[in-house]
Amino acid sequence: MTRADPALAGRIPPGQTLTTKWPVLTYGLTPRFDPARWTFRCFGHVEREVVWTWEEFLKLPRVTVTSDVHCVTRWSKLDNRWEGVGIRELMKRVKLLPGAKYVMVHADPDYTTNLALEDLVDDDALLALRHDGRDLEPVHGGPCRLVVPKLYFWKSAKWVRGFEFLDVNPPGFWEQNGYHMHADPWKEERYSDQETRAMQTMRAEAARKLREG
Ligand SMILES: Nc1nc2c(c(=O)[nH]1)N[C@H]1C(S)=C(S)[C@@H](COP(=O)(O)O)O[C@H]1N2
Ligand SMILES: [Mo]
Repeated sequence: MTRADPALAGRIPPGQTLTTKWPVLTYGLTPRFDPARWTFRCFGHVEREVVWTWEEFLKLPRVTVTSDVHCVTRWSKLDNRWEGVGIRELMKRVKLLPGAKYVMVHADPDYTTNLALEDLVDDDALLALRHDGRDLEPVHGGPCRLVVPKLYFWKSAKWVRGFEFLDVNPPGFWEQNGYHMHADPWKEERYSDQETRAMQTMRAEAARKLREG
């Protein structure tokens, strides 16, 4: 880590060390990509479900965003040039129902991670297809991964396949295993307790019954 450079130091969150390499962190195996079966699906608290095939997805307008990666295992990698479909662009095509405040990100193989809607729908978040001028490698989530640079990298699901919009905020895979529900690297939100979807649904249901008398 280059302590001498104050400009760089301001970009490295507490407890992180710089790397120029790109470590691979996957729980399980790299899934096989089949363009004939791949879809991206937006469902849950929406007026109607939206599904893109691979062919349709490739026709969506693209953006390029340069951002930093901060992994909870304490490495940071600066200035990654991502190219893909901006979340704001995607969300022009999805009509949310009132009450949608959270998103469960679904990815292969059976990976999930939870986000607040406002963290996902932002200028710097995208569904990335390319990194530093090349197609995203399969081990890093190719052909398509989510990138949410303001949160620890486990929230950036590789092999992403859909967004489920929710009125509750149940924990995803790592969040059920003790990692933080929000995961802001600048606040070192690494670990936390959790509340399941069943618990949250019960609580919301009880509140609704109380209101209705
Ligand atoms: N589908 C899926 N996405 C995933 C993971 C995973 O195991 N499966 N690991 C997460 C974790 S813990 C991290 S730190 C980053 C690592 O991405 P990388 O392997 O490209 O560095 O991907 C995240 N996205
Ligand atoms: Mo991670």
